[in-house]
Amino acid sequence: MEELVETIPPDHPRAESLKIRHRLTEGYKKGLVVEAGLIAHGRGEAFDYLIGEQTQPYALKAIKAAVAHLLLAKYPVISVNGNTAALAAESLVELAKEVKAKLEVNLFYRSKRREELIAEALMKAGATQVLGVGEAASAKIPELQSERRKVDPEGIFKADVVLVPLEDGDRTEALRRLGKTVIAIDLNPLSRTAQTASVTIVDNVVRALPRMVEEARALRKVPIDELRQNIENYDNKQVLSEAIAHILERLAELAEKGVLLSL
Ligand code: PTJ
Repeated sequence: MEELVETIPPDHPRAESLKIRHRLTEGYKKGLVVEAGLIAHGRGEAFDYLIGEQTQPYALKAIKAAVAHLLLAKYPVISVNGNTAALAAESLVELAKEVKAKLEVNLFYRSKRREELIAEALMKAGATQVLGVGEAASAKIPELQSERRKVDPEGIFKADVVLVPLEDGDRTEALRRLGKTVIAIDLNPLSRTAQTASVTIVDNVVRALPRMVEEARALRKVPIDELRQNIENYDNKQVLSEAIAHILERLAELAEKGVLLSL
């Protein structure tokens, strides 16, 4: 992997994006990421292209509300799948520490080997405890058929706030039905996850998670009432509309110019 990454010229206009791909393909070779995860990343990349590959104001608004939820939660849990572990293990661990959340492995394509590899990656990144591995995932989310239904009784099952970076829609809906606050990070503002989460951060996990860590450090110093106010004033429907409008406006501007020089 190192040798391949070194072949990317530093001034290549898409160097950053290519490096992220390498993190994912390396994760795939190690067994953390599944084939479908590579395809899911491609879909994410396409939306990131449309967004402009930068964290936009609507995402910053969602990040603030998401962190306020995590800080005010009684029992916050961060759900980790293959892609996020490969792309952002360090940020996941840092965020868990800052907001005092548990980390739980939760997979659509669950296997013992993948559970262990992902837990290992998190431990290597500094985690001291990882839930949802092996027999520990003994509870079930009702009305959910996929492997994602298997959760830890000491983790997602008990959580009041769950962060689900890079998700598939069914579980978000099922968790909402259980009365939990669901925070999603999804580059596609049209996905079922994005549309059904309580707070949707329309951004790349590689940018959003480090921002969340920074925000957690800042918001920890803020009075509780202010955090509550932040949550009360937050409107996810509005944020999703702003994300879609941003893509539309950006495309309209580029179409007017006739060339895609600003990409
Ligand atoms: O590791 P597993 O077994 O849990 O499987 C994970 C995958 C990703 C295969 C599974 O969750 C899946 O199939 O997901 P979907 O339904 O393809 O949804 C993935 C969503 O994440 C899509 O809406 C993508 O646009 C979005 N996405 C992809 N890469 C990123 C992303 N969002 C934020 N940051 C990314 N880097």
